[in-house]
Amino acid sequence: GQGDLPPAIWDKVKKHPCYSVEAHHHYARMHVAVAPACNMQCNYCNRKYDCANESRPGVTSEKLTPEQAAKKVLAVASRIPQMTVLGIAGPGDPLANPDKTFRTFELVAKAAPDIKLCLSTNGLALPDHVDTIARLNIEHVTITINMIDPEIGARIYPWIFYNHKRYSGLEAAKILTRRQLSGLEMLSARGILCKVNSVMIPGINERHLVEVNKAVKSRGAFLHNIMPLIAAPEHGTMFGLKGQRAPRTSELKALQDACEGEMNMMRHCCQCRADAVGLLGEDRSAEFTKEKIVTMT
Ligand code: CLF
Ligand code: SF4
Repeated sequence: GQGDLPPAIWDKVKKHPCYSVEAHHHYARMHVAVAPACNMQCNYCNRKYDCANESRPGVTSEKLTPEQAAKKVLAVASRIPQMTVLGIAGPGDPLANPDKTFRTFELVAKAAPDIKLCLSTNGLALPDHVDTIARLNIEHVTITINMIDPEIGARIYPWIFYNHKRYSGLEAAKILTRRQLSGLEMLSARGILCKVNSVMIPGINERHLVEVNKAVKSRGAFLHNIMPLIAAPEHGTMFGLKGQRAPRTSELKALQDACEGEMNMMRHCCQCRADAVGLLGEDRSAEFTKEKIVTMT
């Protein structure tokens, strides 16, 4: 298998198109957009669109109930046999919608036990749900971590909603980084494979992401995916106003190279939408709209 991975880990990644660069040529993933709410605000996010932690700007996914989502998964599985992974990645934060997210995974696990379950989160609520994640046999979790320094965090996140209260500024960033890193440690301790996504934001966190890389590696992260900020004028509440630019391809590559010695870097991410279907880089979501899946079995 890939590199010198232990057999138990290779077994988990060999059919996951995001966790194995080899697998992404042969295996497909799908997302179901069952999680509309979010518990915080990132400066690069526009709530009209999908969560920008795992998707490109300007995309609005079709929201589904857990029952509709399970039906869609079965419809796709019978038509795309290479589909091995179901991910929930939005359009908001899956763990800000825990009932819908976990109900969907439960329904799918019952009906199609071979499909691997994958979850992507901003990490704020993660420590509260680690036991459920383990119980439901969710083998892959992605946490978006853009900083470990609250001073930098305060420039990326205007507010969070935590314990029935709104926090802002440094206080919000301190809570967020503590929750993200302890969630990562708890998952690693249970043998759940963790990927960390980071959004590279020039002038804000680009040098700092080397420190983030070390911090997540030491807490057991398996893979680090540094994604470029996609700067679109209609996107992002504060960066947009300040004319925040996206990183150049050469800057992104240099940062990925600087982190490569530390751990596995993902370089084939396609920043997919919250209802993506198919091989990475291929979008078959239009074949499986709500309207169409009603008539499929
Ligand atoms: Fe989806 Fe994410 Fe799971 Fe993959 S996507 S929840 S780990 S199954 Fe993959 Fe898409 Fe990049 Fe995400 S290419 S945006 S890394
Ligand atoms: Fe937007 Fe995702 Fe950030 Fe929530 S976590 S504010 S949905 S980018």
